[in-house]
Amino acid sequence: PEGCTPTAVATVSQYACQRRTTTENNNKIFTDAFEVLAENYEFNELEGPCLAFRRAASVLKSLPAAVRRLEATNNLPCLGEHAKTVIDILQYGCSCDVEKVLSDERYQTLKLFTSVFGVGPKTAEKWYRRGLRSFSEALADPSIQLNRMQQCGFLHYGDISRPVSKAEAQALTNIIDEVIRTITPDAVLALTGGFRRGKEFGHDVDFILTTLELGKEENLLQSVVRKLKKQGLLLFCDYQVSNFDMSKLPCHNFEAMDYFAKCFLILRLEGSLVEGGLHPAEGDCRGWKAVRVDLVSPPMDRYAFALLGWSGSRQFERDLRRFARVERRMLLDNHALYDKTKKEFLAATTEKDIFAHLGVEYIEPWQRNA
Ligand code: TTP
Ligand code: MN
Ligand code: MN
Ligand code: MN
Repeated sequence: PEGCTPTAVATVSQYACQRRTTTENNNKIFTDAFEVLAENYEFNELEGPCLAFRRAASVLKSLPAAVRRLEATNNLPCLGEHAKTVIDILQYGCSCDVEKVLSDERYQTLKLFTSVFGVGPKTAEKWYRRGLRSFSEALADPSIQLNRMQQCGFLHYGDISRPVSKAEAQALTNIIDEVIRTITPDAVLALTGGFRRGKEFGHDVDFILTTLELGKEENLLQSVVRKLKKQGLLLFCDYQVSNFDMSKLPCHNFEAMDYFAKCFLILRLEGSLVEGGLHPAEGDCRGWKAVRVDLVSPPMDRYAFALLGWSGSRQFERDLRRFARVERRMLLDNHALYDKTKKEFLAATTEKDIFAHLGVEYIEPWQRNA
């Protein structure tokens, strides 16, 4: 038989939290295809197949090399049922199923509408069912009432649909850092989300901010927003008060919902503050750019859980929770880790503590691009 030399083949875990996935994706041609199919299932509210394609994409992202033959996927988890897509792409460079989705009017329209900040799949679906197919049709329809978030989403569409660069994220870090220093000397600020994972570009910039002194974080976010507004930097703010209550935990929520105070912002970023200029600099003589920023403010004793939860990727988080539940009988969310066997919460001050409780080798943030 072919390949009979006994070589130790490292097995790939079915859980993203047991794989190291950097930003270097050697299988983009496959993972892009799987993600289109996953998104289409999501639009059609078929959660099972959606998740299956997301998992398959995530496995391929973790591989050190490109898949060149179907046999290379034989020993991989989560891939068996998607062989057809893989074969198509290997043979023709594209997949019929994917091409069909990409040219589907419903998919195209939902994709377009959900690209607006504040428009989720439900709203997009509603607009589609009313026969709307473009932004101009949606904006001209008298029966459609845009909320404040959607109005801002349309107003700043050009800017916020363009990727945010690392240099832009750094400039925003400096701005927010300066603001919190004027509020309290014991403020803690951490860049999280995709930029913490080492991504060069993102769709927004995510921060955790809190105070060392427990309880003092309660007014922090509102103070920050007030100062940003005073400086003329605030273009939009959706502030959500904290509903955090330790006695309501643990919650079984799979989607990364949490009860911390947070705000979804659009900030005005001056090009002069960005090393190398705004991205992309060409054709932008306005000198500033609207950027999406998320701020979340957990109490300091929840910091490690919030940091882990907000660092992503979403697939990494999903699998960390699934691993905890299925393999360890534990419940993990952005607030806490609960051991169902011992019937107690497990304390953690760092992400490493949480991995240790779970018995998972520590994965660095830049290895969580699952
Ligand atoms: P995102 O900012 O949506 O994604 P990202 O930073 O990984 O990638 P992008 O470059 O596109 O911005 O979310 C970051 C993490 O925050 C993600 O793991 C989920 C988590 N999150 C929560 O835990 N709760 C929330 O309410 C939100 C909005 C996000
Ligand atoms: Mn982000
Ligand atoms: Mn996103
Ligand atoms: Mn975000």
